[in-house]
Amino acid sequence: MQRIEANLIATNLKIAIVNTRWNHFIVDRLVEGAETAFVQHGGKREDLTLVTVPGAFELPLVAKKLAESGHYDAVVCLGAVIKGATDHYDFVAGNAASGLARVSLETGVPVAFGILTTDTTEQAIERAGTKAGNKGGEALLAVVETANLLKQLAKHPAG
Ligand code: INI
Repeated sequence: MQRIEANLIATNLKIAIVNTRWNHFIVDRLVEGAETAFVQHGGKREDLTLVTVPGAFELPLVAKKLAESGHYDAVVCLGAVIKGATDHYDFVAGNAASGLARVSLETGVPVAFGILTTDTTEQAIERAGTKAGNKGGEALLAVVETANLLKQLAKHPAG
């Protein structure tokens, strides 16, 4: 059996991070987590580009523009949609999730869904660098691995 698995080496990858201004006190921590993970895995800070959108609903369109630009190996989308704070939670979170999945499939560029979807602000804080790790770092590493995997598949006879 041939196994194809990619590494988490971020050297030579160019990544766009898109973050939301909504819930910025939480999302800023996710951005820090993503940047730290990138550098810890060999990435160069100057190979990261940070783009800010108003809210999670706007992430897919801007992620699409960046993915289509040809400048980036991957796009990481970071945000927080908190149920307690909004009636239209399901629309915002649902459209962001399906929109980002579409962007990734339509462009062939890995797009990370680094959007916290929680019932409370406390739960979001827990996932943004306190009790439950940092989902920004996890999202970044998911696209590093996927971008490296795509490069490997392109070289492979079956790719
Ligand atoms: N956007 C978020 O990113 N998080 C939220 O929790 C949120 N709430 O609570 O409503 C939110 N709403 C704004 C939305 O993403 C759009 O910016 C807005 O609907 C304009 O298109």
